Amino acid sequence: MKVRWAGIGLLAAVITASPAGGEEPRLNVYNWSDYIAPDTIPKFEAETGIRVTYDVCDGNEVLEAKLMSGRSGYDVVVPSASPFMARQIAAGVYRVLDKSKLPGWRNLDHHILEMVSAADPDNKHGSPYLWSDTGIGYNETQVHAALGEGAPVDSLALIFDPAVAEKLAPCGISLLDTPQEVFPAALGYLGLDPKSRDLGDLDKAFAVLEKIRPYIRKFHPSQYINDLAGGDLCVALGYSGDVIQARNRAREAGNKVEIAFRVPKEGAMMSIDMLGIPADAPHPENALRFVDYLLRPEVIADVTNAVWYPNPNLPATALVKPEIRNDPAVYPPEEIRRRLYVDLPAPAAYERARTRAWTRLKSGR
Ligand code: N2P
Repeated sequence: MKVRWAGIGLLAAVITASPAGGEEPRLNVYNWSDYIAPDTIPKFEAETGIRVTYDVCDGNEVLEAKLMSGRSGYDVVVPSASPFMARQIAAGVYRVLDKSKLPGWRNLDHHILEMVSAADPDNKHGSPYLWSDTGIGYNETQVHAALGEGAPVDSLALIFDPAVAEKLAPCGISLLDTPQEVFPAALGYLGLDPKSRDLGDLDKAFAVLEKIRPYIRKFHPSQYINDLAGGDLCVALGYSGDVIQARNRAREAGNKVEIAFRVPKEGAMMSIDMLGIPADAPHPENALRFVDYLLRPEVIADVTNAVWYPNPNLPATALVKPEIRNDPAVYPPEEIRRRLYVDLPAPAAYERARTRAWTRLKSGR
């Protein structure tokens, strides 16, 4: 048995990791970028002697392609509950979680468990990890310079109104690189149901996107964090915590860039990201240990304190730094929560039409 030396972790490995199911003390994790605390993995390794290979991805589509083709080699992955994990569960991608190995499960917020049970009936396959909403990240100075001092910054018009987008194009607009986020936002901007599966509505959303396409500098799932922080982008459709990380990076750099995040008045998508164990995970027992480790209030509070995404662990809330716990951009108050919607799986024909439209949009054809 080969174990990375990790102080007392070595002893823990010999005593616990190896005999449990006879598994090698290894664990392969696939998570989103900027979505864990710097010491989460080292502390887990030191405590258990399990050596972690930690890979990052930036989107549900990439994860789904790996999972659906089988033998991803991962033990723990982090899909969004809906629609992604829902359809992956239907395809038999995940093991049922053995709750007897997850004493920390009791810490989870029942409202969140109930919400994700629409995607994962009876909460059998996934443990909610962190959640986010998709809104507007913007550079206060640049946006006001381009649009005027009193210009509203809480509307998706900032991105989808061509007259506004044209003015903001020189300082840079970026969109998330996924049709699953961008089309619902465009539908919401038009006052249509963001979860509409009507192909006529899809055409209307496409028409909006086509008009602003010339003003989009980038389609990217995470580059906007550094770009906003560096003053190289003035508006991004992005994930709440990522935009706040951009704000924090700018403050740390002391570069006078002020970044803010808004949940648009038209509404925003809420995503609950889940910890799942693939059916063919090579180290499922170690995966359960990792999931339970992340269910500890002090561990997940550290994650929230590092990445500014809210977690669904009730006793962890008291351990989250007050400036994060009380930041409405991180833990939105009730009147903002009412504007959040959760996406649902779409019929395959709609998905195909949306993917085709997306390819056309990006290639500019
Ligand atoms: C992490 C982004 C995760 C949020 N950088 C997506 N739900």
